[in-house]
Amino acid sequence: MKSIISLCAILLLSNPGYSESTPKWWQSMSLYQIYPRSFKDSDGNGIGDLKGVMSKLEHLVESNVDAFWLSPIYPSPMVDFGYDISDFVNIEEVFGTMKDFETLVEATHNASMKIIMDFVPNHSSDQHEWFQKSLQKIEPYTNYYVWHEGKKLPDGTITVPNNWVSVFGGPAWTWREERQAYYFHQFAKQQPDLNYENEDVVNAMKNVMRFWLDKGVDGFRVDAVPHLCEDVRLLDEPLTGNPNPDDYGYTDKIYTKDIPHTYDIVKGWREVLDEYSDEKIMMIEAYSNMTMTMRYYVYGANFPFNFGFITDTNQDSKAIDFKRLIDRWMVNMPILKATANWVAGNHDKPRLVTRYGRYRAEAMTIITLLLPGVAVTYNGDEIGMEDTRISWEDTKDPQGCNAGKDGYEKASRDPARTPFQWDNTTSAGFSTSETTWLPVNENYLTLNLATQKEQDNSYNALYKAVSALRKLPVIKRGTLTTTLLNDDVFAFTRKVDGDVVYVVANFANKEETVDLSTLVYASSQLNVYYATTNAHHLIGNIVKDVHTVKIPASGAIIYTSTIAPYNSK
Ligand SMILES: *[C@@H]1O[C@H](CO)[C@@H](O)[C@H](O)[C@H]1NC(C)=O
Ligand SMILES: *[C@@H]1O[C@H](CO)[C@@H](O)[C@H](O)[C@H]1NC(C)=O
Ligand SMILES: *[C@@H]1O[C@H](CO)[C@@H](O)[C@H](O)[C@H]1NC(C)=O
Ligand SMILES: CC(=O)N[C@H]1CO[C@H](CO)[C@@H](O)[C@@H]1O
Ligand SMILES: [Ca+2]
Ligand SMILES: [Ca+2]
Repeated sequence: MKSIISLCAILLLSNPGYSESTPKWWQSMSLYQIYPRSFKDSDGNGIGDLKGVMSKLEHLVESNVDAFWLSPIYPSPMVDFGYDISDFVNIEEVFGTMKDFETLVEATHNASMKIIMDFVPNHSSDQHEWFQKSLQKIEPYTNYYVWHEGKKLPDGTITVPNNWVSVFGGPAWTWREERQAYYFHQFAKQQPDLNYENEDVVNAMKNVMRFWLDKGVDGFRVDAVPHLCEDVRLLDEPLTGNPNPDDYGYTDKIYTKDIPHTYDIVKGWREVLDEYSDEKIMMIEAYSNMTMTMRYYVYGANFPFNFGFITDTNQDSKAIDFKRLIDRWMVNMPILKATANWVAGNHDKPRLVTRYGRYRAEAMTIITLLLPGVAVTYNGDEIGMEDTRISWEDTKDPQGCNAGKDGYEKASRDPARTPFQWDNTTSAGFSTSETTWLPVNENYLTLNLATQKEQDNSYNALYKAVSALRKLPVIKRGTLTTTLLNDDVFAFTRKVDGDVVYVVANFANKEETVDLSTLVYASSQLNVYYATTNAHHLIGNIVKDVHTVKIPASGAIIYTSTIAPYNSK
């Protein structure tokens, strides 16, 4: 514990991101995730691409986005839709060329936004040149991956080195005749793990980062970090009691997840970023417990993603659950002035509106956009897109295909990955082709950006109004207090100097009447700045009696005393 604290102090001094009093661009950014296959197709082949992204930058600007990250766009056999990379320093043909990428970087910066790459360091594709050479023991690649000749049983047969299981199920070891050895893979067998005990690998991956930094990118979102390092003794993991040796849950991950060496690697990446500037950022994807997640702050990450809203809440969550989740993150951040973040959705989970229902999803959009720190939006959630029903024949996600015809609907991540609904023309304006890689949701005729732009009471209007508020100091750097007004109503305030913003969210399925007098300055007048679409008519109203304020079922209202109500005109 002591060593962590002293390291904290060192980083506090050495990382200008934390020590300077003027906030950095990323500390209150609105971050947007683009899933490139489904964002915008520029050439009519039914698959989104970089020129498509380029043509829609204006939408991001209008949505008050400060930075976006692109899910993987590297060459890939697409066994795991881009997370199996066969060349870390190139662009997948279907997405475009390196020139297209360079133009996109320039155009993004011209539009005063930042561009972030998805960095996938744990593994490569088995088609990567490094793996192919490792297979043949060609130096320096021989030990680029984790190889083992296997365990010899008394009867002479060779078997896997230990009981480790892959995240996608089945043994984490696969035999290769060519090398007469097993290689280790935390994910699919086409995704061999890189060997971070080998300094050459550590340096090679640092050079991958430098390659993209040289192209002008502003940072990285780093994939699957807790799986980076493994215990070198390769001992069996303790059993959990789950009887199926093919289930990931069969063993307790004491040797394959959250290993101390992983944190040193992360620190090494921070040093690479700092070679460029203290404005470059690193965001860590880690589905780990609170202690292990928070530790990334100490080792030089700008922040580890906070998935609490995705993993720990649902349609039935109560007001207290949201308050606890928010307080827990704020209290556990280990560094003074650390930056919080709130992820509302991603390409691995059902969509926001599908998870919560329409009004509660709007309330969640309001909450994530107005809490301190970084707000993360998954593309399409800013117009309230819904999951799309995908037939077995149309299923593309390997996780869905592996589950078979009877189980695919539960396992597949395709429903949240269908094309962005731009307008009511062919394929929702995503593509000129009538067939697209995943089908367009049938609701696109009514649920699309162009239609919403014409309505002042649309999901997108709400998203724009609330994200505009983020630009004010009260949201950029205001203090936070959270309160339960009753069992169903959660409120928080943001406050700086004389400005206060109050957010009141009702998690019951019926209207609630609450007393706001404990939150509000006695003499101040409260205006409705904005509200979920079921209370849209209240915008601009002045609250007459703060003791009896009505909040609509599953809705949320934003109040201010000093800031004029949102006016889209
Ligand atoms: C970026 O802005 C510069 C200066 O205005 C301009 O010359 C350049 O063409 C722009 N690049 C792109 C890709 O928009
Ligand atoms: C968190 O995870 C680490 C490493 O997996 C483990 O040692 C620790 O006991 C866990 N902490 C809690 C509170 O579960
Ligand atoms: C399609 O969208 C346009 C512009 O948003 C709108 O004017 C038009 O009425 C819509 N057409 C149909 C058939 O919904
Ligand atoms: C959210 C996310 O990006 N998840 C990815 C984590 O890493 C594995 C393996 O690279 C991918 O399959 C997931 O999609
Ligand atoms: Ca295309
Ligand atoms: Ca690993």
